[in-house]
Amino acid sequence: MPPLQRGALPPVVGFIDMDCFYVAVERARDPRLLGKPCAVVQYPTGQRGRPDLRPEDDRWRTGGPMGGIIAVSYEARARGVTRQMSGAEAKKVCPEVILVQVPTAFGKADLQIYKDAGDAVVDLLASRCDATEKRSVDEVAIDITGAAEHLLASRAAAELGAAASAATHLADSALSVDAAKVTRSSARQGHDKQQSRDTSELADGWEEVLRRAASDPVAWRLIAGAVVVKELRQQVESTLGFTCSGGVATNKVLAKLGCGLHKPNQQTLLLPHAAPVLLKDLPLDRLPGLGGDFGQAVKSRFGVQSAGELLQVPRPDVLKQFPQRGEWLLALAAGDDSAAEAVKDRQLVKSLSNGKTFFGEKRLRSLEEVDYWLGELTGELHRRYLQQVEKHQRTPSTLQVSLTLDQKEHLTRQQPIQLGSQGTPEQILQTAKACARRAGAVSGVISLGLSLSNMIPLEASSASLSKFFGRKSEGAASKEKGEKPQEKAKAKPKEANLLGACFARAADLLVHRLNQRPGLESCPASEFRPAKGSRSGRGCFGGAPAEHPAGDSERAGPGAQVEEAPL
Ligand code: DCP
Repeated sequence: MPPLQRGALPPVVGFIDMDCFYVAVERARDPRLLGKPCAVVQYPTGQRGRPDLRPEDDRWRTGGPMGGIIAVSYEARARGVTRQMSGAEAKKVCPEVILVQVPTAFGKADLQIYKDAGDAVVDLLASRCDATEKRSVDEVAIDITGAAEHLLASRAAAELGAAASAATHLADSALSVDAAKVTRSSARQGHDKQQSRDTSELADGWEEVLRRAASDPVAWRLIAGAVVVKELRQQVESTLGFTCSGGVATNKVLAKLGCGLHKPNQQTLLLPHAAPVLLKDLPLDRLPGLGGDFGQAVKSRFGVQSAGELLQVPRPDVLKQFPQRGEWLLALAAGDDSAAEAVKDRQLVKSLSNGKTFFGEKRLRSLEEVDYWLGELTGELHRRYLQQVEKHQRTPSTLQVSLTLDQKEHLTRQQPIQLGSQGTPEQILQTAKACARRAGAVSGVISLGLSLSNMIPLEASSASLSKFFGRKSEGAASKEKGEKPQEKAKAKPKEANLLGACFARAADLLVHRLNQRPGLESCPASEFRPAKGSRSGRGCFGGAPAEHPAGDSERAGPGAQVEEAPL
């Protein structure tokens, strides 16, 4: 094994993608589903007056025409069931398929069990990784450089080589190159070549790789990384009961690409020399950031379909057509490390949001109806707020209500909120209602959103502010000293002023911070205006999008085309 040159080498990056994740979570709840063709269906919810599904309700309902499938077990995929089919369609192609309904709460799909399961995976991975970056509910990029170096220092090269080769596909093997020709939509649906492999099928190319790695420290670190990923995957399965697939490379783009080549319950190593082989015929839409409109524009501008074809376009032409993203585009198509950022360590969520759409006849026609749904949205949001407090000791300091009217007018109103560590649903609801009233007379609401943002550490929240100023609440302080509250009456105006000044200062700071966010013009607290070019004609924050880190966003539901953010 060649000597390590710490720091001079690229990082060892892994990518983990859970297998048929919502199905896996349901199987953990009900082992009767194990090994059977099954799918998770999401039905339309939120008929006012219709009770939510309770946990004890029968969740094995067959699908009506409206329900859409959002997750499919590999057994059901093999029998022709695909995502986006209705429950009824799935039953037609596979009568034995078991359909499990997404739980509902507060009048809408309740994805909390899936989010919690995804978080549990991240927590487990974090114990052995230098950085964990949650990319979606079931995908995590991990920096495993430290763990790989540790293995290289503590285990014999032969042992590592044997462990990696027994568990890992090579990205330039015939099987992998074949799998890479599948388009993004087929890959997402679960293409027909997806199946667990016998380990004997992995041998293709490993002998040569181990021979070459003898003089290549980058390759050795990645081989050790493959062993780390194998061990992490085993740990996820034995601890949480979920299988997952993995990829290993020198950057997130390649690690994710490798990860998607062989599923379920498999892993793929993408060594630097394999990148050009793999990328040559790779459909462009398989690359992160090119699955949507931008990818379409690139394809039609140059008449190309694959990454290899894009690299044949003269560089100046690409840079001329795409002056801002041309360099990145070419690096991406070449599998260059510069196309991907380093794995960012676990991001704390910047906001918690919850929303619901009301199309057609369902649109909300009165403030009373808006209030009702704000109450429903509050329930789930309050639960997630409490989790933030417990897990991260952070509390939100701003509440925002957003409404889209059927003339496509978008209104947002926000105001500070002091929830501290024990905020109640009632507090959230009252503030939300106050915001909704500030939006004026509303009718024909087709979407309603409620969010809590500007998370601050608990110490900086209101309860601690008074502590900071050396005061406790009037009653509590008096009680401790055995005084009656009225005996402190004289001090009251001074304290009220002090706390008032303190909150005013906190509000000023908040406004200052908010005004520094892109898309907002600086303006006094009492008079937020939308930034120029924002979509909103009215409202505090205009069209500035709420911040949703990848890990906190909800899937758009059945049939949704989710464009993936560049890595
Ligand atoms: N999901 C959703 N709506 C979509 C797509 C997915 O709600 N339009 C949910 C259900 C999936 C989960 O997100 O289980 C993860 O999505 P993936 O695309 O990673 O697919 P799976 O994990 O289900 O399957 P695979 O094993 O192919 O990754």
